[in-house]
Parts: sequence; structure tokens; C-alpha cells
Amino acid sequence: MASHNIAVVPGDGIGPEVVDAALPLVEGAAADSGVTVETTRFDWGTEYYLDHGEMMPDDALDRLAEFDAIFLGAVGHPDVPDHVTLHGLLLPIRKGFDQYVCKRPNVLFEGIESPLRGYEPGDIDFVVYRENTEGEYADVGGREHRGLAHETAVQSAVFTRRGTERIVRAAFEAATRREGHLTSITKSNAQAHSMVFWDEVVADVSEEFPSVDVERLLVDAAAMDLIRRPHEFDVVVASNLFGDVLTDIGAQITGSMGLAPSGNVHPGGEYPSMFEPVHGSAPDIVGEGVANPLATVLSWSLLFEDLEEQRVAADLWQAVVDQLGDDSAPRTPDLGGDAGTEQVVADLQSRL
Ligand code: GGG
Repeated sequence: MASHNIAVVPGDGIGPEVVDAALPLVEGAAADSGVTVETTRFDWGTEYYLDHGEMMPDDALDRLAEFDAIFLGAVGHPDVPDHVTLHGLLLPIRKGFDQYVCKRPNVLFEGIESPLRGYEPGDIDFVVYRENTEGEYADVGGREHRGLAHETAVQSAVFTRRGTERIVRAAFEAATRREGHLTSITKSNAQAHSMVFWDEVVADVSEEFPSVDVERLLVDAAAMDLIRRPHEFDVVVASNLFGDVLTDIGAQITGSMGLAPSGNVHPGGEYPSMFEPVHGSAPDIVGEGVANPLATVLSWSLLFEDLEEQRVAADLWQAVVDQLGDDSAPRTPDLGGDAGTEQVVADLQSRL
């Protein structure tokens, strides 16, 4: 019987609500396929920060390194600046474990109405490969002359050849497994160093993938085209910041942030990968029991796919597809329903 040790970091806000609700379902789905999931919970995040002055302990990465994968709920708290929560937990894990592929599927599921006119389920199906360890989130910069009229803040983006080539290559590989169309997003008209470099890397790597059709878009045009013609996207590759922004658009045009899963993948197996719903901690609905657990369940599906437990991955994904396709099934308020998190999970359970 296959067995996997998974570290679970529920985090802040609705993170623990969706993670705790989904966990028994996920363990059950795995057991049905003969897979044992051993989870260890780490209550790190903003509550931990308020008690200890740090989002997670100094040896957190050493402890997480022992696991086959990590599942994260959400980070963010109204009383703590967002850069503290992000730089205290999420980004150190992504960077520390070299999780350089942030994979974010955007699918318009059966039963979901896109806010875009004329789009039917199945019409939108693309995946964003977001660079996840450097770029605009490299944390290089500083501030001088605080509070003075000539106060200055500098934030540098870092694009290395190794870092750019590997995310671009991962996206090309994905395109060969999908429809063979890759859209590379930059702002190379305005950012004549890093983004022109990115374009050059894409051109170089494209020679290894002659069957892939490459489109280049500026990020402003891409934001527009994701609304205007989302059906034409297949694989999108973008820098850390641009990928972050565009995947929120992707979530909206496919129905809800509550349906958007993601994987922070370290391809090589040296370190664990981390999976998380794209949504944040949603302080506006914390404690109401109405957070949508589906992005969490879909993210677990991505986790099992990465662990090559294809049957568990497919069962979880299909249960969500079946539920969304059933117009009598319970739905959380973000999808127009009035059901709670637990009700949605109980219904999913009946479909497994
Ligand atoms: N589910 C993880 C989470 O809480 N994300 C909030 C966030 O701000 N993420 C930024 C990012 O993905 O870089």
C-alpha cells in the first residue's frame, strides 16, 4: 500500500476552514485507492506571528523538508501587513524548496456561468505557468531617507538565465502535452532589460519545441485578451508578478476564486512541492462557514497528480466536476448558492 507523508499548514482566515473540512474527504478518497495519507499539522501563520514575532519557526524548512508534499490553506490577516505574512511564510517556502513552477489551471466547468457573455463550459481551459522563485518577488531593494521629502524606495526584479529558461521550458513541455500553443507574457516595450531578456530566452527555448506555436503578448494586452478571447489560450508563461495578477483574472472568468487551484512545484524531487488554493484568507467571511472548499479539493487533486497517484487525483477532480454539473447540488455563496462549506464537502463525499 502506497503511503505519503504530507505536511499541512492551514494558515490564516478561511485557510483552516477549508483545509479541515476537506481533509477527511481527501484521506477517504486516497484510502479508496489503497493510498495512505499521513498528515502532520503545523499551526503556523499570523496567530503564530502574533505570539512569536515570526510566521513560522527558524527550523520550519528543515521540518517541512521531511515530507513528500506540503498543503497550505491561506495566509493573510487584517492586523498584520500583507508583506509580513507573504515574506514570512509563503515566499520562503516557495523559494527555499525551489518550487519554481507555479501551475494554475483555469477551467470553465460544466454548470458554471462565466461572467463573460457567450462562453459555455469547456470554452475556457488554459493553464498558467508562473515563475515562482525570482522575478519581481526577489526581495531585492531598500528604502532610504524615511519620512523625508526625498524618501526613496527601490524594488528590483531579478531574472536569471537559469531561472527563466527552466520555467519557460516547463511551459513548453506542458504545451506539447496539451494543444501546442504557448503565450509568453512580458512588458518588453517598457522594461527593456529583464523583459527583452525573457523574450530572448523564449526564442532560444522555442527551438527545442518546433511543434509549439508561440505567441508573445504584453501584459496589458494579455489582461484585455483574457477577457476578450480566453478560449484562444492554452499554456501561458509569465513572470512571478504578471502570473499572480493574470491568474486572478483567470479565476474570475471561470466563475470564482473559490474554484482556482494551484501547485508550487519543485520538479526534480529533491524538495517537497506545495499545493494551495489560489484564494487568500478572505477575512470578510471568516467564521461564517461559507468558504468554498472546492479550490482546496482541486489543489489536493494536483498534489496527488504530482505524487503520481493518478487515480486519487482523478477521483477528487471528477467529484468536483460532477457536483458542479448537478444543478441540485449545494453551492457556496460565491457560486450563487447558500450552502456552507461542510454541506458542499458532504455532497462531494457522496460522489466519491
Ligand atoms: N492560498 C495562499 C494565499 O493565501 N495566497 C495569498 C496571496 O497573497 N498570494 C500571493 C501569491 O500567490 O504570490
